Amino acid sequence: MILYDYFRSSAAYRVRIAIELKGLAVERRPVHLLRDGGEQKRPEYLAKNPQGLVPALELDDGTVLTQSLAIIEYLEALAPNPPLIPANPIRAAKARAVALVVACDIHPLTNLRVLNYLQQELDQSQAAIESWRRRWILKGGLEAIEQAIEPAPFCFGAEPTIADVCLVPQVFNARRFAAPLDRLEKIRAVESACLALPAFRAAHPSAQADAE
Ligand SMILES: N[C@@H](CCC(=O)N[C@@H](CS)C(=O)NCC(=O)O)C(=O)O
Repeated sequence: MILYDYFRSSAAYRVRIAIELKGLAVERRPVHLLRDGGEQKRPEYLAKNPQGLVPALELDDGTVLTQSLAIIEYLEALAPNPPLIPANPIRAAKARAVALVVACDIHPLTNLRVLNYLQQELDQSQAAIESWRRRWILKGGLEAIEQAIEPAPFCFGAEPTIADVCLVPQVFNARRFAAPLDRLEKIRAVESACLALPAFRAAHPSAQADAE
């Protein structure tokens, strides 16, 4: 399998964590999102993922899967252990809900193409864009997740789930863009527990071959 990846992509980072937790052998192929206007917009990549986004996972038969949560659900079916979706249906729904807050509510509003649109098409200042990004990361995003999780020490128990897999990359982004996390004590505790695990550390942006 080949993962089309970019070290700083938080969506790709989610998939890298799942791959590492499950101990799967996956080749990484970097797609530089900024170089030459963005390698994700090249025809050869668009032929694989018409959305022009990373991650994408190419299977050995050439099938290409897109969307990080769909890829993680595929990996879960392929390699059920360790499980990332709790067996208990209520815990499963809670873990998926945190993943969806990150992937559906925070990330789409703070993604590169949205910020580029604000800057290039709507002529917004850098200060306005940074304010926008921090606003959507925190309000109804990480602040709501802080209320929802039950760290023990991971979001919903003694093992990491899809909630942790999605939360840690979003916290990485929040730190990168100086969103204040001081009041998000539970989230910071979950992040520490996760980053103590080799799988999370191996998936970290700074540990990738294309890291800058
Ligand atoms: N919902 C998608 C989001 C993928 C996505 O937005 N990826 C970003 C990087 S984190 C990207 O490729 N951005 C390129 C661009 O905006 O041009 C997923 O979960 O996979």
